[in-house]
Amino acid sequence: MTSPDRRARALDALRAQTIELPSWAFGNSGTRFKVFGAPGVARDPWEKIADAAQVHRYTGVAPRVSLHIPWDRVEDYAALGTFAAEQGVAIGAINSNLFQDDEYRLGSLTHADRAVRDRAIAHHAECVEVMRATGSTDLKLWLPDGTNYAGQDDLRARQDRLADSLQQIYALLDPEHRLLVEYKIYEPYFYAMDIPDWGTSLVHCLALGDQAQVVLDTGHHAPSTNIEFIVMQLLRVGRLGAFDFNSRNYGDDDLIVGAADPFQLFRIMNEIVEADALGRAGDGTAGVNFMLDQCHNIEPKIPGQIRSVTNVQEATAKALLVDRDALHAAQQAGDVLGAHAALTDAFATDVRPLLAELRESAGLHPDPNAAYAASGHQDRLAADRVGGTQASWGA
Ligand code: RM4
Ligand code: MN
Repeated sequence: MTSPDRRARALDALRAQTIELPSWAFGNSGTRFKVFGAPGVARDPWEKIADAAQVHRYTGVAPRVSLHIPWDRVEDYAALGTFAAEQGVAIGAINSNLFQDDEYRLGSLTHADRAVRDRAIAHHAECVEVMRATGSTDLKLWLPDGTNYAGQDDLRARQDRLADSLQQIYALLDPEHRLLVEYKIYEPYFYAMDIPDWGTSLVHCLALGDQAQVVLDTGHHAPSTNIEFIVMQLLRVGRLGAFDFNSRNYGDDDLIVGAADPFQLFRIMNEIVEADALGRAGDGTAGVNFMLDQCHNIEPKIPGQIRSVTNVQEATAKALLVDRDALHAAQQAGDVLGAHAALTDAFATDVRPLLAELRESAGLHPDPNAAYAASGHQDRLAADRVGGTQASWGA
């Protein structure tokens, strides 16, 4: 394929790309030391959705927003879905919460006490009801369960209880629903998490059935983990359901995706493009859901999300520009440096003009970050959103 052909194909693929935003990115967040507030921050799920819609308005590629239950609990979910549609976005994945009840101190879906497990399972029944009311098709489960000390509990018994709980949750799904199972190496427990890695997540998904898929949160691995290898392997077996994109320097930092290591993000997107896994199926239920899972502790939230979306777009564009014919030929010929250069040449390309062209062809401003900054919207929010309590991560 010639370079102009690759460019044209890249534009088509970028036109079809979508990125899902997390509602919690629009509330206040912080560390265990301090949560900072800022003028104009959303006070409820409606305002979080309105903020997400702004990101879509400027980028054109962020048409869904994930909810987190109970943080986004409302009386009338159908009305929330209608409101989202009026704002030009749809409700994406519904995230359950197993980490904020006193009963879950020693576990939720893995707890030794059946009554606690039943409570955690029932919470997912509530989430499935939210899905039915809002038209969401993804139920996303991050299991915070784990132990702090060797011998504290029977590791295998916890897996067995987990498998049983997951089966009961899976049984709640409608045929068009998916269960997305996330993993995390450590935190909030520090000896053994019950789903610490993609292998454990995959083992449970395989036991459950085709509607169960793995979620890869880029911040949930040991520092030197080769994440693109995991991406490749999960795609290979058809079980990569979604990403939670963010950047990390140390732990689960939840910084803006592409900020800490843009080359890693490019390598991840390169595996996606190589496997032709960029698009979602027409009905929206199949394929990889590219979600953000981030917090903007010190930077303003709407521009932080816009920057995140454009970072993902840039990495995607570079991956799409890889000369795959040259890459595959070099790989086949054992040309180590030639193959490596096929990737690094694409990574070194300035794709901002390409993305500007993409946006202009969709009637958008070529630079969403600059356009939002110039819009005055942030000042209007600060003037309008007076009184009430700002939404915050964890509440
Ligand atoms: C967790 C996990 C989940 C997200 C919550 C807010 O660490 O990454 O995906 O729903 O945070
Ligand atoms: Mn996550």
